Amino acid sequence: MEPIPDIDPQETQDWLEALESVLENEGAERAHFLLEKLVEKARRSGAYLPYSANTAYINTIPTGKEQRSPGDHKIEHRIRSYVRWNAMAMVLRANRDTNVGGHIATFASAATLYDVGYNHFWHAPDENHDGDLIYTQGHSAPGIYAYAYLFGELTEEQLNNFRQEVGGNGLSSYPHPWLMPGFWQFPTVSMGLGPLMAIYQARFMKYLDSRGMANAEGRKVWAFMGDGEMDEPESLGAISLASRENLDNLIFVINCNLQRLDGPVRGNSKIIQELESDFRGSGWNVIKVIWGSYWDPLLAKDTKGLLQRRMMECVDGEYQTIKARDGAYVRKHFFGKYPELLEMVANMSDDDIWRLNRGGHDPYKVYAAYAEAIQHKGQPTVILAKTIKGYGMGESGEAQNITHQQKKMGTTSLKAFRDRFGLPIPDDKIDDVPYLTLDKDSPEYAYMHARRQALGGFLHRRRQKAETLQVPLLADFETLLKASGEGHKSSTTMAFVRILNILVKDKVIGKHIVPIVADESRTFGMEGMFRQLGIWSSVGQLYTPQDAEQLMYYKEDKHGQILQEGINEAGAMSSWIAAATAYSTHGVQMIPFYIYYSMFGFQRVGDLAWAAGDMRCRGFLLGGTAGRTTLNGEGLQHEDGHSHVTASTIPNCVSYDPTFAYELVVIIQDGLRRMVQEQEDVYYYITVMNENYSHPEMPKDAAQGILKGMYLFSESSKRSKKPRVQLLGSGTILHEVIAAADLLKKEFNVDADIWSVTSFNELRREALSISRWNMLHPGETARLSHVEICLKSRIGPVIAATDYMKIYADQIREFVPGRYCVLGTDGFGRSDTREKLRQFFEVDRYYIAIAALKSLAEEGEIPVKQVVQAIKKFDIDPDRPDPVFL
Ligand SMILES: Cc1ncc(C[n+]2csc(CCOP(=O)(O)OP(=O)(O)O)c2C)c(N)n1
Ligand SMILES: [Mg+2]
Repeated sequence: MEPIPDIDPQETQDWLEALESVLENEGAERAHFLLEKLVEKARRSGAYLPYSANTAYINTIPTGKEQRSPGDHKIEHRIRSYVRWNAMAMVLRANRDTNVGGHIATFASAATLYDVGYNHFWHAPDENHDGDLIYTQGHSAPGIYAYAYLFGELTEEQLNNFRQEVGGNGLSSYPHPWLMPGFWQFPTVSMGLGPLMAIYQARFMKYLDSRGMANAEGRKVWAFMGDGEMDEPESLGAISLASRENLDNLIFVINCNLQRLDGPVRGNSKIIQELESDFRGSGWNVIKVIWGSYWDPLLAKDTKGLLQRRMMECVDGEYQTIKARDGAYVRKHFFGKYPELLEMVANMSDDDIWRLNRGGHDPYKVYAAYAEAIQHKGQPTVILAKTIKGYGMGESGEAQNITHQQKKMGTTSLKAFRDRFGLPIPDDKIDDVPYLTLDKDSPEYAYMHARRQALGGFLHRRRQKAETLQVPLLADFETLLKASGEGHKSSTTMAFVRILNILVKDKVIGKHIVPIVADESRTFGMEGMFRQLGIWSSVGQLYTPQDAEQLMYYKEDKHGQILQEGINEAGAMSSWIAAATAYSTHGVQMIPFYIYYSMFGFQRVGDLAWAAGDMRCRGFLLGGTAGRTTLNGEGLQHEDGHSHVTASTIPNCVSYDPTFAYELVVIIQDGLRRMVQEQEDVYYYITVMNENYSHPEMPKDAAQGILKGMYLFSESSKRSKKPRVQLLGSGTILHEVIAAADLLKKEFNVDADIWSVTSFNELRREALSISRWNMLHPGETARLSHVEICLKSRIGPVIAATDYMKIYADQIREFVPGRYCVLGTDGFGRSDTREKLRQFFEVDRYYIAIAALKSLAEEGEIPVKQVVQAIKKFDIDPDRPDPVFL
């Protein structure tokens, strides 16, 4: 907005004096009331007052209202300076002999923001407090290691192994619980995911608290992020949820160093002002920490508001340049714009001017902001702290566009750094970049430890196990293991809902179950659970639901168990992640089941699914309405034929595509055993479908095969001498395989053994691992994979068909003895009947039969002309275009 010219300064002064007097005599609340009244009056009188969510470009907390830190600032400064040096040293040292990279500039700008937290605010879990949760900005990891080293939690060897993890005892580049499971809690380095997950973490903490599963009292979620990171849609995407849910247990700290990778974040405007209006407009409590204490006397003198005006006029690109130069430059280009401002700083030396600091580097200002943030009620808080990227790096990178990638510093810069922070490193040692340590009897060491002791101890300790829970046995799902009967057709989704119903009623694990849905529960037949379990809401239900008269009405409840996330897969996934790691963050195992349209899972929120692996999530993802041809009417954007391929890319994601209810039961029960009872760090992805069919009784001894990925479903007579094939199928397409076997027998006199393949992904994983062992143990008896064990003594070529891309079934080719032919649904989906779609994608019974016959012909078992006849008989056009390109 353009500033409005002051056409009558005297009148302005009168109004301001009146306001001042109210502020002095009656306080800020009364002043606020009067101002609101004036605005209301003006609006009612027809004046157009454009809304602005911005305040002046000065600190939100006035100097006089700052809460004072009780800390010893000299000692804190020394500790911080050591940490700064060590953080820089570890990156420089790592890059002397290797090119592993690392970042200096990010933490250099954020050091004070972390230090004040460690010394005064962040609780580690102890008997009085269940612990704050800190989402560290990914690229500031060296600073966290440097702090831990000084504290005595990490060794010099570990620091020397920064980004060199393969030999063991290394430090990961960024926060990765997978790589440092006892240290890091939250993976944040994929920009945007940290802020998003932190919001849902704070909400889930409230959920657990209101259900009596955890104590959220006094606990905060602190999320650190860069100003450049705020360009990610995920960073800002959920901020309205945070205020809607009154998440006053959430604090964002945005390190506004004005730069990202290549240059300024908002060179032509001001990132702090932009973010202020984003957050304030979304209902957050915004605390700007722009100017450090050295500015206070100047701002106090600024009675005409000229300095404030200059502060507002100056854009970030300019602020950055200023800090890459020197005091003389600042005098000329910042203050020099107005003679009055030049006058204001006339008695200050260039060095004095250079010392005018930014808020985010001032421990007093940062303390005041944090103190206010933790006391704030009813809203989440965002702290916008202005800093300098590469602070202290001098000519090697301070406020320079190249600073983010700077991993080398020359002697001059190192000396300047040393002198600036008063570090005890002699000239002849400076080029070694030695780590600084604290004597155990030094006041700094004592101070660090005393501070942390008062706050529950060292912060970066990740809990790896929680109390074990006894999970139900297979027998507890007995009805689902029996045949449903021919007349009883149902989908695996329905079977899942029945399983979930049994689980939520279980005496031990029932209340630990967290059903999560985004958008549509009715698609999955879960509406019955609304009433039974209630949808969690922090305020309960403030209205009479439209369907109140019905048995299964839409019930929101303060103690509800279901999380209904709205049309929001990223949010639902973030809730799932919070629940799936509650064993670690809260010491209580929660068992989340998130069911969604399978198409809107891995490909929509794939990076969160990857982070979930890193974070050692334990829980179930249910890809509902799965299969390219099974969700038949929805077309190209909905029909998923590849989520299993994506799932296979996540090393600790265990995935299955079951066909029958009993398979699903076996898989879920074993998942519970592994994740909840054994506390293995894996998570499950299971596809469930909406096609109704009858479910047979579980064949004897099938459980192990179901879990390994395949088992013999039915078998032709062993004594038969007819040509024979091995047919493999998964999901709904197993039915086509069964029908194909029938066709082959009746029409072509070919026998088939049928295998239900619950997971090509699991089969491949196991087989790869075994073949690796065989490669490395050439002198020993070769081991056999499950695929080989199943198929080695079977007769005939092997044909597989699934509702997924061919690569899904193709991945076991190496381990299939003999000829292997794969059918699948490559290409874009489209709408039609299941029958037509299966014909279109060439995975129906006729194509399976053709594939079987052709394979037999190749083997010389039947004449080729029989295949030609079959193609004709089934009315298949051999020259139809390949569906993958249609
Ligand atoms: C999703 C994603 N995209 C890109 C990157 C690469 N990247 C690493 S640091 C960085 C810039 C960070 O800038 P900012 O958020 O301002 O943090 P600063 O280092 O300035 O504190 C980028 C883009 C990433 N880590 N994640
Ligand atoms: Mg930045």
